[in-house]
Amino acid sequence: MTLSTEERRESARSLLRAADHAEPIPMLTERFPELGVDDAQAIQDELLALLRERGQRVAGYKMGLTSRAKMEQVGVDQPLWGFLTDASARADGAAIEVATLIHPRVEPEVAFVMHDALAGPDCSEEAVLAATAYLVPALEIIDSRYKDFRFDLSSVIADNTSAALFVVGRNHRDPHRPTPVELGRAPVRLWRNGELAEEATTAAVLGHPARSVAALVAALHGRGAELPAGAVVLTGAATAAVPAAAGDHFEAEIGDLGRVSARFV
Ligand code: OOG
Ligand code: MG
Repeated sequence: MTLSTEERRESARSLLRAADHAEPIPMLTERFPELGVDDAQAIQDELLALLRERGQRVAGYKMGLTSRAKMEQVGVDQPLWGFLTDASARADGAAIEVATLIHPRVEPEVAFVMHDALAGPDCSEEAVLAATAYLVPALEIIDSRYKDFRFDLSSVIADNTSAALFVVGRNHRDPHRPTPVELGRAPVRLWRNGELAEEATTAAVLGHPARSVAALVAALHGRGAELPAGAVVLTGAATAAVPAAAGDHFEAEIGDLGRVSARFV
């Protein structure tokens, strides 16, 4: 690590202030050019500690940059992960106030809800599916705390991988139906105000969304942690993210997992 404890704490506080006031800040590597991935992860941990002080708890995790479309959109070509808190969950169809966000974007994602905990360095796709309670379509609303939604790897990890809000659908699907093969090539569609905005298949997500969960389990293992039972896991957008403005209505459909929507006010 290259930053002092106080510098890491202050970085986390500045990210939280940016989110609280919906005011972007310069990316952290502008202030600390030597900021490495370890520092960034420690800042993300610090951010979680601050949210825990507010009474929030971890509801699950999100993988990000698991598809080419997303990597190309932001110019960072490495999967990453962050945490989701209970306070960031919104109901299917929820109205989201754009004034509380900086420059929100919407992503269609396959979400897994875990029945059993998973741990270890080489969790398989089969183990992921066996430990899954259900699959559900989700919208992730990302909102970089950095100006112009621009960042590098360390800055975006520190910023909890742009996590802001997430919406899961009402339709809970048995993980064994559709079969894992179907889940690996299901169409993903995202509509904005009734017009198709983005389209891909779930194969865009590391070849199969269950691989994204397996990668998360390996990443957590690297930190001496496990994926707990009951956790929600967003596996990463299959398509590029779409900017949202007041008045917009977004709806996603993922194969036969069903639909999920949100509107912005
Ligand atoms: C980083 C988070 C990416 C995804 O689904 O790929 C992400 C960003 O693009 O701001 O959540
Ligand atoms: Mg995402």
